[in-house]
Amino acid sequence: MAALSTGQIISGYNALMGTTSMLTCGPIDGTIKEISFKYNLASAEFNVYVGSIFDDSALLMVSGSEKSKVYMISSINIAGYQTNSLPYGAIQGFPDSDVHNGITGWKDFVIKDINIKGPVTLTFVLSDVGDSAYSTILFIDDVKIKMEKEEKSGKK
Ligand SMILES: [Ca+2]
Repeated sequence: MAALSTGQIISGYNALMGTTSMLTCGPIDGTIKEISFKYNLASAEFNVYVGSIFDDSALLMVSGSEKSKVYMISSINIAGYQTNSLPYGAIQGFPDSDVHNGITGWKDFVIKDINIKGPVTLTFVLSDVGDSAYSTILFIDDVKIKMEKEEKSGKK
């Protein structure tokens, strides 16, 4: 499992400007057909800042030799109001109140018909909009990549 965070929780001062965190995987040879993974978005923006400009968001960039595509995984406003929160003390420094603590729970994200030729790199980006005060954490697990089957050549 991997985790990205904004602000100073988990990442310390290593996140770019304290507001953006990236995770890159690859390069992967061949043509990527499908990507699936599980994600869990936890944020101190839930729930007070749902529907505000502080729309911390998670993206996946799939970059190949000929083209790139960007997919929106989730954001505070896309996910909306959360009824679940991280347990108290689960992550040091994370607010323990449900006013500033929400979690989506594990969700499946599936992207089909990608058709991007390698070498391919996958870059997960978690961005904190405008502030680094209220951290957001993206947990990622169970990443599966389906490749296009190599076409047999020779016969015409
Ligand atoms: Ca934020």
